[in-house]
Amino acid sequence: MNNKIKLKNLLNSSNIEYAMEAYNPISAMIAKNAGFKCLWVGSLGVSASLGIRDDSEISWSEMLSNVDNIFDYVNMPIIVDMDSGYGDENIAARVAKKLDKVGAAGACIEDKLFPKMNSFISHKQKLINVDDFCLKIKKMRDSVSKDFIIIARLEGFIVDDKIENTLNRAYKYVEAGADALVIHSKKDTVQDIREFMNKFDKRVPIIIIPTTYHREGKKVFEDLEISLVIWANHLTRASIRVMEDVAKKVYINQSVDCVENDIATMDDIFRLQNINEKDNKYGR
Ligand code: SPV
Ligand code: MG
Repeated sequence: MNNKIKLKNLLNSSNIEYAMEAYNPISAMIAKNAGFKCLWVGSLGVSASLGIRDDSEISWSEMLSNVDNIFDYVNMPIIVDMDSGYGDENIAARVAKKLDKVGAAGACIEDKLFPKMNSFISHKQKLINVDDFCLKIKKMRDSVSKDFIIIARLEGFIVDDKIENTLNRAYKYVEAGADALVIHSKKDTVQDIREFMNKFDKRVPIIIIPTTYHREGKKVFEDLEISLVIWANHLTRASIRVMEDVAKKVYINQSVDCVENDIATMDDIFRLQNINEKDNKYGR
């Protein structure tokens, strides 16, 4: 079964499903080995790994080449974060076509103006006009293969827009060709998501990205009939925390002995690099 159909099945399954972020090949392998069946390649994680801001500074070609490198290493459904589409509808359609060709299972496009800012930066952010966004979705739909999943991301709650506008946008995005929707929120409870789910008629699968409302768990999401949960930044944040701690400790102690038990072993690296396959299978 190809990865696009696998993602479609995950989205339409009766169970709640999860996607973990991957910002490079090794984080993708780590997420896969942990048991995740789907990956999210997000603009935040990839931008952070390059040391740049998540405000459309990353180019679509950098995202594409990152996804391509990840496919050298794992073969599984990947959802690619296309930000607000890197420009107008023609650019969004071209990028979606390239992502489809490189093997991504789907792409997520958000309804903010280009250039966008990360949703958690308290900066006045603006939504794109509804018709312009629908045109992006339509052109993307027309440029990709039939099973490629197009996910439209609603940023209404992020910009404090009225729920009626967000609902209206949701229906229009589905009419334009979106297969699923992300409803995003910056609250620390599930309040926005609940309000949306109580009013939306659930004609397509709904995806959430719990970052600020991290205390809410599986039972709440199941009751709300969420299809897919994306843990969008947790491997990036984990690696930053560990690297900062280790760098500080080694600098202060002028020795690496103090961190030996806190870090991966050399064998852990070899295992992730699949070094045994080379030795065993080909006898060299
Ligand atoms: C990302 O991971 O790049 C996202 C999710 O778009 S968020 O950071 O919540 O905007
Ligand atoms: Mg993003």
